[in-house]
Amino acid sequence: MQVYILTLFPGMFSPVMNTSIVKRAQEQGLVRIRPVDIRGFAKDAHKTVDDYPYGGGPGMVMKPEPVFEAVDWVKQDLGRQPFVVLLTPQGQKLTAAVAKQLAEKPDVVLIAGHYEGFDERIRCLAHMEVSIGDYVLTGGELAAMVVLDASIRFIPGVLGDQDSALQDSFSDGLLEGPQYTRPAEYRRLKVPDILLTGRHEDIYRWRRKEAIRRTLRRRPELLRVARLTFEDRCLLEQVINEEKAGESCSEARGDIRGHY
Ligand code: 6GU
Repeated sequence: MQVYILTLFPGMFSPVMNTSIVKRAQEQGLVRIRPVDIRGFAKDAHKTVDDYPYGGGPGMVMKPEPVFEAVDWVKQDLGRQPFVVLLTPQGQKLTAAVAKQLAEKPDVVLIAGHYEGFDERIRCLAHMEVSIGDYVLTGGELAAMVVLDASIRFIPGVLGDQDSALQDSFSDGLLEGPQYTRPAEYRRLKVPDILLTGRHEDIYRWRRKEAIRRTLRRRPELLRVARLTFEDRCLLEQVINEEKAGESCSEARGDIRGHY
């Protein structure tokens, strides 16, 4: 996957590109990330990339020409048509499904706008508009990093253990259940006994059940669309009965949160 990021602040991407999993993915040749400075495509001596809004009003608006020319340059550089994504709070909400869809494209251009807005004609360049949530950022750069990070996790080989993308929250429409590592007891907080038994089938069932429980408690609306097997539905029924039987669990009562 090749990702060109059109931005006025290419330097913002260095920490993400040079750290941890994203860095390793680049070194392995699984992804190539190329920040492209939009300002480099401004024609005038002052390298102007923004201007006052027609009709008046506050703030500055990103000019169309440098962005169009930057996209032209990418197309020339590639020798084929990339999939162009515009980052904007008005776009379609980023989900695991959107991230996966982008990860399957060989060449993606992310356009990160800045200032109070961009010239409406810039929309004509994009195959898709993406938002990362209902709040406004000062620029599309942080959103581009989120989209990039969420997407590359779906490229085979990027995660050390390829199973982990499949087990993640949302991959099958459920939240991930609780996870533990050593020590088995810390400050009187115990790891559930079942995880120490080595009985793999029982552990699998317990994990699945706890993922369902967590989803029911925290994001019940996800259960309506989750891909549940017959066995999952049996586990859901058990969980619903257990939850009705009383909020036995300290997590549900909320009496641990912040008290340790
Ligand atoms: Cl993609 N851009 C900006 N500027 N703000 C946002 C966003 C994007 N998604 C949520 N807020």
